[in-house]
Amino acid sequence: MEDRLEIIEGDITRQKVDAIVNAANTSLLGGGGVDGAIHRAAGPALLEECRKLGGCPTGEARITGGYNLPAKWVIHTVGPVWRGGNRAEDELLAKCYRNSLALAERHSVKTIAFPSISTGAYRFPLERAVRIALREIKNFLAHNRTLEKIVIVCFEKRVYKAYKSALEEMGF
Ligand code: AR6
Repeated sequence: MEDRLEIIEGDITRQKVDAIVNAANTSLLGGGGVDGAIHRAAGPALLEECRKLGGCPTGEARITGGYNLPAKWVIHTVGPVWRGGNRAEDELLAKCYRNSLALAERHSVKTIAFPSISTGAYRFPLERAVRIALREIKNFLAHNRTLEKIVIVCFEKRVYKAYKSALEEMGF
């Protein structure tokens, strides 16, 4: 297994990493799930900065400060809402990982934590999302030498288990 990738159970807002990724919506103005938790932990200054960004299209990513979070940066990305699989959901989810990692690279981020994008409120099938996430991370790490650690933070046991079994299966 690639030693720069770690899968853990936990709360992403507690991670002592350079950047955490937020599974946001196109408004970038907060919401429920991990988005709500990140805004609560970061404090109101995060929302103020997000307002200035004017939203973010699905599949893209934007970066802000982390304010009261242990992380210096928050990378906001917008996952696709699952609509059955024929609306480019797979490619849009892959783009979330690709664009977030590219943004991290440009900001000299060494350690980054991801949640399981789109698999909560946006209902993307878990096993399918996990494989896309791992494939994109693997491809990125194959050419990147600046990121030292990518942590996938699983808030739910079922998500943790899905990542662990996909890792084995994919021979990561
Ligand atoms: N740390 C890590 N993961 C978490 C945390 C946490 N503190 N809290 C929840 N999760 P979701 P989505 C997990 O719904 O499907 C928001 O309202 C959760 O268990 O947060 O991309 C946005 O504003 C699940 O595995 O994100 C959007 O409108 C994963 O995070 C919409 O939800 C993603 O679940 C985005 O939906």
